[in-house]
Amino acid sequence: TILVTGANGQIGSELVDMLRQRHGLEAVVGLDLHPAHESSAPGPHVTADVRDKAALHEVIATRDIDTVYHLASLLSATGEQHPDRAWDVNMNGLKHILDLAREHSLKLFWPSSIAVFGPSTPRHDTPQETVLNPTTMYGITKRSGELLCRYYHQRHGVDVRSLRYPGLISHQTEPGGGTTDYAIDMYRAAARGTAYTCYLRPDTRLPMMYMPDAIRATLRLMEAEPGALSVRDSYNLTAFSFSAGELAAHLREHAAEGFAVSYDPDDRQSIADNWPATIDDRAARADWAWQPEYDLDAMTADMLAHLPKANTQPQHA
Ligand code: VAH
Repeated sequence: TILVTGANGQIGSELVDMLRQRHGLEAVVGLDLHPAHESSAPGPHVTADVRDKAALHEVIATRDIDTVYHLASLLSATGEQHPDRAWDVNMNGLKHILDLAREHSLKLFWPSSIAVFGPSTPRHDTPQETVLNPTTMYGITKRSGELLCRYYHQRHGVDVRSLRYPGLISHQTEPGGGTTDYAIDMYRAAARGTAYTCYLRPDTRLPMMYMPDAIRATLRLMEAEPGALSVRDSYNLTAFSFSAGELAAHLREHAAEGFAVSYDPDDRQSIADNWPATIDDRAARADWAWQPEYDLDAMTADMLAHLPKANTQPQHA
């Protein structure tokens, strides 16, 4: 049986649905701090805090868990607002899962992020092996987590695998406290036909990916032969990059001609300024045949097909 922590989150909610489609509703146990969303596919759900090791052990021991996707985490912007909780959840939650994986021979997936890169990292075609000096608490927990995962693999043989996700764009859940979430907000505003004030400068360029590609990459990595994996901290991964201004122009062309975007950078600008503009993910492409399927046009077509539209009904007097 598969356990997905952070099951209500941006990645978790879509991963649970995909895994339940593949393996059956009862084969996937969702775990989150909150009860299951009524919108997600029905199936077993546990409400628990990943900081509670006994609760995690209870689930793993009583529900015959053999694989864990440990997605529970505070993201970059929220992590800067609540750094102590970010360290506690992101690091202790991960260490509990790694210890349980060692005790119960579990196979693990754990998400890292482009947030592990910092101001001294090459910003263009950021290499797989490079200088990592994260400047956010979130980025520090993600780099520390990568090192912890590699330690448990090398020292205890735990089969834990990880991806440095770029900004992920999806229509199924509301943004959850990330810095790249401006892109989701911009799509939603363009689809609704309302103006949007962007909290990043128009020239801020970041690596991005459509959620279906991120889910497919995750499952593909988990299906790979262990011997094929040359990276056991975390794989670089990307599909494309765009700046906030380029996305606005793209949406004026594909969604709403008069789509009005203004720019009012806030403290998330300093987070984005320390992240790469483009990523070199050749290791993922070489080791387990990673290949994105969605480019920007394909993502936009699918996003707009699913997002709530402007109220096109004639307004009743
Ligand atoms: C965030 N979307 O913005 C997440 C991610 C690439 C950034 O870790 O915090």
